[in-house]
Amino acid sequence: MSSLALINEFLGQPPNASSHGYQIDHILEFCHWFMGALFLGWSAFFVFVLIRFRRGRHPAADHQGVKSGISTHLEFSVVLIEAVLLLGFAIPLWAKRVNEFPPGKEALLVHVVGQQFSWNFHLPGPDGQFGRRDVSFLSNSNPIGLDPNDPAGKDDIVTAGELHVPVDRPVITELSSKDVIHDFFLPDMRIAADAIPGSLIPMWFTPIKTGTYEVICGQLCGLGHSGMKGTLVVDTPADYQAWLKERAELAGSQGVPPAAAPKTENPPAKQENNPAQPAASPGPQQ
Ligand SMILES: [Cu+2]
Repeated sequence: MSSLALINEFLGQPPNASSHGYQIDHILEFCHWFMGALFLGWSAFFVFVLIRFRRGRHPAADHQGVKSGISTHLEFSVVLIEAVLLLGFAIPLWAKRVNEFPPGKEALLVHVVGQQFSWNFHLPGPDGQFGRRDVSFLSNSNPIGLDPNDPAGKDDIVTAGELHVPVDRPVITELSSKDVIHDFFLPDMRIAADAIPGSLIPMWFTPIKTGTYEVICGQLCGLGHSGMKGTLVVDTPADYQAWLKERAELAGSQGVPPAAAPKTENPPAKQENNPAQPAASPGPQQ
């Protein structure tokens, strides 16, 4: 099928870097060639009709129309091919993405929080536990609203714009948004899902090639939409551990998430009454 991938390349598709991506590519390739064939077929038919039924040859209209069954057969074949594509390939592939999440222990879970116009990433740090989040703690320096009073959050890693993940390990991203609907789109991983305010939406993929990839927003979310980019770095396991260590040390040296310290006007006891805020998140998996 690789020779057919020409059309994907021609249309600007970057090389696939995820374990399931080749399936998406095959469907895309097939659909493009199929659409190309339909375009040529219909164009040829259009030209044929223009010539065959030109006025010079048919001065008066024939109200009986076509009597041959060829067009019915052709139409039926097109519907059949489209049904096979949809029911046989597209829906099963989609169902696998949304129903068959990897086990929580095997996968790396990352919280992804979209905002106009950047991506924030939240990792649990060395203790493996995510700190509590709440909208009342949101500020410019605490972009995901990490609770400064939650010990589980002390070592959490929060990065803006850049996420590192290890190669060959499933990654589950739990998506949410602080303002409008965004779309966490990883073109090289062949995956995307919306980040919707008030919802936690899990998405997963397994990167199979190390490298630096683009993160973009796939929903028109405001004036700065086109600049809403980030970076996904797929590391070797050793590089990933080194990055984790570096980030964890950084988080540790800052003690609490930088943000939250000077919030004197909102005593913590009051914020405890707010546990059901959308930004306070349990993991998608148990
Ligand atoms: Cu956006």
